[in-house]
Amino acid sequence: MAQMTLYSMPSSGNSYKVRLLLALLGRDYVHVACEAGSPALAEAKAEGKAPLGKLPVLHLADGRVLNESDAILWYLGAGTDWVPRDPYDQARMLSWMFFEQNRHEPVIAVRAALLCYPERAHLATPERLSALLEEGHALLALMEDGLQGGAWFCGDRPTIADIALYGYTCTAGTRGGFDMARFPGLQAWCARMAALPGYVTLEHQP
Ligand SMILES: N[C@@H](CCC(=O)N[C@@H](CS)C(=O)NCC(=O)O)C(=O)O
Repeated sequence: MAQMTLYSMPSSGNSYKVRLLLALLGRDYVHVACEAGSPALAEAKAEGKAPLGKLPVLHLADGRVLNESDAILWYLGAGTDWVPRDPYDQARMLSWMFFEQNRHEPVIAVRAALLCYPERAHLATPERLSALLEEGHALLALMEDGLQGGAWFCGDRPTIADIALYGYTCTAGTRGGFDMARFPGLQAWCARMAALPGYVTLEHQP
């Protein structure tokens, strides 16, 4: 039987979100690893596998294609316990996902990329790193407050918003150089994520 195929970048938090949800759901799929700057990525783009020029991209078994990590999370999570049924709860969940894409990822992920990818090193000026550090700490503080002492970002169980936010928060300290000790609620939340049945790390390759 045909399977869905995920084109994903092993080192990328956006791609990791999708690999993580697939693992938590116990879904089978074909994985095509396309690391940044690799021939595999160039080939995937040349073959039109990434219509918007970015990964992750999910190719469904029937040939339909989905771009954008958070849209893919929505598709895979629909009808499961990872997406709340109530429209208000759904909207709250989506508001965290838009926050993640519009504000969190452009700061938390970008600082980590500047520090970790050699080809970006020339862009990592002290001024830029310092501004991103300050901005990132402010965003992480918003997340800490957003948890409101609860276990998850939207309601009493994890949703795809938790996965979207986790993609880059889990490495904010180790890769991005953010001081996670300031955010005990986020650290406890990361530990809860890592304890979910089926959880896989960023490094895990299916
Ligand atoms: N908003 C998109 C961002 C995707 C994105 O920026 N992907 C990067 C890796 S994190 C990529 O594919 N880079 C390869 C390239 O630009 O050639 C999503 O969440 O899926």
